[in-house]
Amino acid sequence: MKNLEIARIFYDIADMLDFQGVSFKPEAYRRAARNLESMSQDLEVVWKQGKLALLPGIGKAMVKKIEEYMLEGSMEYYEKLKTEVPKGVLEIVEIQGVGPKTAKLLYDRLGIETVEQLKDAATSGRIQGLKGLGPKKGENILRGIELKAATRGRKLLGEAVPLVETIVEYMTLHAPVQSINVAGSVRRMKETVGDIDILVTSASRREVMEAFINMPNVREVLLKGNTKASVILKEEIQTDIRVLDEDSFGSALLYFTGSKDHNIQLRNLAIEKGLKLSEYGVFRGEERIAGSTEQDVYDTLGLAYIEPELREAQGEVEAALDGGLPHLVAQADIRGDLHVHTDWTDGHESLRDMVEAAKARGYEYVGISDHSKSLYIAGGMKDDEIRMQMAEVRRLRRDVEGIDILHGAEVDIKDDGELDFEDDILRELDYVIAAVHSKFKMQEEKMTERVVTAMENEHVDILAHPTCRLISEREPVALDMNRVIDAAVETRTSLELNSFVTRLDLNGSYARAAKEGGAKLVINTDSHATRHLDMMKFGIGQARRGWLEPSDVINTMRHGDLLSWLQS
Ligand code: DGT
Ligand code: CA
Ligand code: CA
Repeated sequence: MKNLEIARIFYDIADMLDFQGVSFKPEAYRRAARNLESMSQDLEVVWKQGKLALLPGIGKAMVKKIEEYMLEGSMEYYEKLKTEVPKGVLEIVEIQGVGPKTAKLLYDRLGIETVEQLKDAATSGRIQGLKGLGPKKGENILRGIELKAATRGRKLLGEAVPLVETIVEYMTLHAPVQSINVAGSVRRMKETVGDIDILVTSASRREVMEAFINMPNVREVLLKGNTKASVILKEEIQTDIRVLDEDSFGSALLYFTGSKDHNIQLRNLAIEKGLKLSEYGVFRGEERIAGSTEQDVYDTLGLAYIEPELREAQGEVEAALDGGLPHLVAQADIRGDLHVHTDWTDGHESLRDMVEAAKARGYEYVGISDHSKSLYIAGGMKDDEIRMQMAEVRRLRRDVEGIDILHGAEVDIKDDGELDFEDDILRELDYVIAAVHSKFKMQEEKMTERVVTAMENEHVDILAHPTCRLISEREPVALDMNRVIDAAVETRTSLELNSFVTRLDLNGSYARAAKEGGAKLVINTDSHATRHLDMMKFGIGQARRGWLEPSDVINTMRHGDLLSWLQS
């Protein structure tokens, strides 16, 4: 879909206009970009139907630009802006702590045009004391640069997976592929991925290679051999494809799925048994004794099948030897999503639309959880508003059949651990999610106290995105996770595994620690649009990486059981 591509361009336009000091227009472009991102229809289809002008927040001038992009694949206005603004600016504004206005100020005063120059200036203290910037700006900028560098060249899992889906669909249509599978870190559902690895079997290697390097989103071909090709996609990620023999497809899939450390453990196990394991199969002497499926290979090594998400050399091989592997939670176990926003606050779609969309995904229930009053930027609800929302939920319960609606709220945790709604409101809700949305930089002890105090409130059922990190953008808050896990057990508060692509919070290793500490988790999407509901799979991926089983996760319970759990 072109939706995201054009939204990206509109965001860039907004940043560049901001940089030029233009007023109002940048916000209009950002609003349009957000709408494009969250709409569920394909923009190209809307364009072909001639209905672009009907989209909310898209004015005449923007319609023209979208049409131009659909027809020409480029946008003149955007290209022109890029010649007017220093090249590095778009990269600089991506750094946490540097908005377009700061970028402009740094350019005007210090001539900074690139991230490199920005880093120099911050390191040598030249940013300190610049008029208009806070005293700690230099430090913050350096931290932002480091954070970006730590994930440089890596993509979010949630960005890679849709690309993989497109590639698989394209290759299936345009080449005679028999089987096609993603391998590597994407298959292991790692939160960020370095590159995409695709494996296929086919009667015609040549046709596979041709189709692959001619995919519409290939920007550069790095390598084209007989069995392997590598390209860089327009989306700036490398993708490798390998064509394999059927006899060794399983062992190759195993090898290229990794992780490397898991592979090494398996290879050593093979050696102990007098066998040899490679990407070509399991061999006794010269004879191949397994290799066509992964199951075969694991069987031959005396192991139960190990799910890809577990293959991180974190005890899974030992568990597979003694029958101790977990029965991992899967999408089919999830009966509902309990973190869903609507246009009552900062969601993009109506309460009814969100409920219908959850129903369309086959859920038994959905929990509506809009923001509380203090979160102004998200349009948090005042007391009277949430009471009105309660009435709306009651109406919808009568109107919409086939799904149960739970009414909750995502309530801010104030500095002292108090909640942002009074008890009489909290009591009327089916459940309460508590969340930190401010003062992320508190010291560990204070932050832990703040969060634990909130969990001790008898109405709180869920702690949202516990570490508050945004992958490659915001560090996790300082939190004593052991204490939080203990508090979760004592107060019967479940810890959220937030599936939003930029959050994935708790991550797999914290999720595993929580499970081992006896806490319950809840896998939610934090949806702000109907299509966000599909991010559940990323949260489930992290849950599986954390060894979670259905019984560890409260939204695998039936509606009635969940209600009793929430009320007890
Ligand atoms: P990434 O792409 O950085 O997110 O991580 P991966 O795990 O996808 O790594 P990648 O793409 O370099 O290689 C894919 C898999 O191939 C990797 O998980 C394990 C396997 N592999 C690659 N190089 C080696 C190696 O030198 N030794 C072993 N045992 N396995 C390797
Ligand atoms: Ca990879
Ligand atoms: Ca690779």
